[in-house]
Amino acid sequence: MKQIKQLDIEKIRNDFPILSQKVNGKNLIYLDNSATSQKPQKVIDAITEYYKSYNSNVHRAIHSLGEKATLKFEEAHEKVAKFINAEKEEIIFTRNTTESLNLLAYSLGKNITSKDNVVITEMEHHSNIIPWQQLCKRTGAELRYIKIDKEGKLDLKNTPIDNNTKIVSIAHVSNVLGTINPVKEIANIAHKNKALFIVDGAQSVPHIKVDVKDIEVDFLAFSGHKMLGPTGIGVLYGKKEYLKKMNPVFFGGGMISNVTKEDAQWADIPNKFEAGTPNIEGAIALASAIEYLENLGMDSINSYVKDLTTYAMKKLLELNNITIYGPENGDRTALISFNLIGIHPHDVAQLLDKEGIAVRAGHMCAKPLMQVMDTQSVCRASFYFYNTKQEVDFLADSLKKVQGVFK
Ligand code: C6P
Repeated sequence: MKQIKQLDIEKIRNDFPILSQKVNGKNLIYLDNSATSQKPQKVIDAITEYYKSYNSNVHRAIHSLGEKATLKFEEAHEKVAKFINAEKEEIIFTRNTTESLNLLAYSLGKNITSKDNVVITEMEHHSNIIPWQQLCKRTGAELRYIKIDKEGKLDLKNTPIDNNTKIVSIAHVSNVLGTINPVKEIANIAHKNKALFIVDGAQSVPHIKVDVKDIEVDFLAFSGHKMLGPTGIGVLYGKKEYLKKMNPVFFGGGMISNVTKEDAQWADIPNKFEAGTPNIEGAIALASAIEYLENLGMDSINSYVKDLTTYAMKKLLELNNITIYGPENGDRTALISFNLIGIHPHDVAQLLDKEGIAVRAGHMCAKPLMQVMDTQSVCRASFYFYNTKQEVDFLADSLKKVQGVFK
């Protein structure tokens, strides 16, 4: 059996300058990692080093600074590719998951007709709903949903995928339920029906070793900022056989092989999809974030965060008058959404903030799912490998205190 390296959390926490500060006079307990993760010094240094020593545009300059920036930017494509077991030319840098999914909806939309359908699930983030809704409005295609069961898992016995399904796009991990969806199984159903299979990896890639070949995905979208990288840098992976055939959706500098007064031809992938000056320091810092994650080991991160989530689940279940959403245990990770019965989640979050605890409250950009769950909003505690059981204990104690205030 493979040995998983134990993480030295105290040592790790020292790498994150923000974690040692006080908020409202209390030690910061950052439990909003699904919204965005904190950044280690190594990533912050990668950004400052770029601006201090080789700030320059890429793919244009002959001078030394430009050459170094270009080399580092190219290396960043390679680093991301290796991280998910893809090839360098299959990695397109975007701003975030949202932009990656929109790019797909525009580019793939060209081949969709009113006879076709697109399948998503009831647990999607707005970023994996609205681009497809808009595509269906443009083309007359039908948008279908895979339903979720009472536990917060997908009902795969009754999927609406059929021979007219052209695209299946699903979240790997739900940002509300924490459910880890069986992507390989869904890939199989999609491919049997000759549909393209897209995975929204925003909440999985930071936590789970994602191998695009293993999960047989055609496209994968994720964001740098949820995995220690800066905001404004995201990734779209696509199988090269598809990317080569697809049309770009943004036009301008950097994405052409030739331009005349009348027409233009496109550069090879991935440049064809990366029009304009890219987020150079973002890509370089994302590569640095990946180095940091790899150094800890994705298996170690996954195992630690899963254990911590199980522990948090046990602590929260000990509270009275709490509703917890999603599977109780097993196929879930990294986050727990809940409501204290009779107390608005915004009030809960505000009182927790007074204790130095950062959680998210609201609809989590998943309003259709809120409807299915029969609620308007929830509170969500989300974890990363620098969180501790002591922090979870403090969260549980603070929630009891909140209940006391509202008695
Ligand atoms: N969810 C959350 O607090 P962007 O904003 O493009 O980096 O990521 C969008 C996105 C797409 N899919 C899933 C499953 C997500 O969770 C998110 C971002 C954050 O839950 C911000 S709303």
